[in-house]
Amino acid sequence: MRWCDLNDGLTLIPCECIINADSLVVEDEPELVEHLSEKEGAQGPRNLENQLVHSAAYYFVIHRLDSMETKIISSGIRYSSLPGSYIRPQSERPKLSEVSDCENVPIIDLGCGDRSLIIKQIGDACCEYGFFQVVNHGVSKETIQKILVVAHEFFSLPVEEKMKLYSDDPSKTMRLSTSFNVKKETIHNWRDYLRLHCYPLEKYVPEWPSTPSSFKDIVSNYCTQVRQLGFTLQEAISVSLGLDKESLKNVMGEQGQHMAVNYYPPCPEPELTYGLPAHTDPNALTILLQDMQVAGLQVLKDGKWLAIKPHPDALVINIGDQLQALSNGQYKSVWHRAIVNSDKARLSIASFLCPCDNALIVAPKTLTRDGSPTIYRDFTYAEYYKKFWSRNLDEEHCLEVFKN
Ligand SMILES: O=C(O)CCC(=O)C(=O)O
Repeated sequence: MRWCDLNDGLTLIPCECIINADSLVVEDEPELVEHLSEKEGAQGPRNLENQLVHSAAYYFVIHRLDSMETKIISSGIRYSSLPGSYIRPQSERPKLSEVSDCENVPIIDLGCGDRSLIIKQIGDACCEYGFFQVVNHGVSKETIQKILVVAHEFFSLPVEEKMKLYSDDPSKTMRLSTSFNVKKETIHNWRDYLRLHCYPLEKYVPEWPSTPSSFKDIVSNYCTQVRQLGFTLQEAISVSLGLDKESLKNVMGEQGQHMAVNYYPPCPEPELTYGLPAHTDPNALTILLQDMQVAGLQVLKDGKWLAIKPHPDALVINIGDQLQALSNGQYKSVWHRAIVNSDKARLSIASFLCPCDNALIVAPKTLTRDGSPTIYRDFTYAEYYKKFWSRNLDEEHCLEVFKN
């Protein structure tokens, strides 16, 4: 077996066989001991007890590998088998062979010039699918290319650089994390993510990563354009429900904006796990930029999972839980999931528009005037969001808890 150093000498992995991270015991690996001795000079490692190696860098890596449960997986290490804590029971696996391609994904051309057609298409897509794609959406190609490049650069940084931003506390407004909610969940997901609050920019940009150096500028620019797109869509959604165009925006107040930059490393056994299991989004509207080269998003339609092939010019729009509640259940907050693959890393960038904390989520009167009862009790967005993060991602729909 041969050992090599990656990431500026930080990561020790065998080149030919891949470490089973849960079971690496330094003493049992004579070649590793020898390699470390060469690296560390004539004396060799001083202390191999409890997998401690005297170089802090090596200690960090070995320690990190042993505590996979709580640390990031975007390390450049390729695993030959999936660590046990990521393996779903048989009944919960993605059953990839049963998933078909979504042939008629609604693709709506926002630049077509026919406003009533756009509104009709959006209304139909929200009722039938709870998701659609948009082209000619106003977010420039250049901005999109730049954010994809800088996001890849971020996740290619050395592990120790990224770990400076690590947190498993969902209340943090900027954090690099892994899986979904590592403190609550029992089975993990094959994903790392950078979570950012993005509005108001002047409040949050200072805490964003400063490496790569262009990160803040590129991401701020993307956020501004995406926010504008989100408002345009919310106006169209309002009109499609028969409301004034400002109606939904008015209920939601000064909306927050969050971003998840998702990174799914190649996964040794994709059929046993998820990048993200089935979930709906707790916010109002999600604008998703998918990796153009690598597919992974699937949506649930009529009880079947459908794969959404990336469209080179499109952004994916998901209706979130708040729009389902505000439309009194007419529009669906779509169930979706991200699957992983064994060949290539996949990246996606989700922008979430969220009602302000004290927005009272209650369906407008015009939507219940015909006698249809309100499906959900009134709640504030803060109450909903707290409930969402106190649960596991793969439990029942969080809105169920708020039903009348
Ligand atoms: O990666 C994807 O395609 C989906 C991401 C997603 O669902 C999320 O960030 O909530």
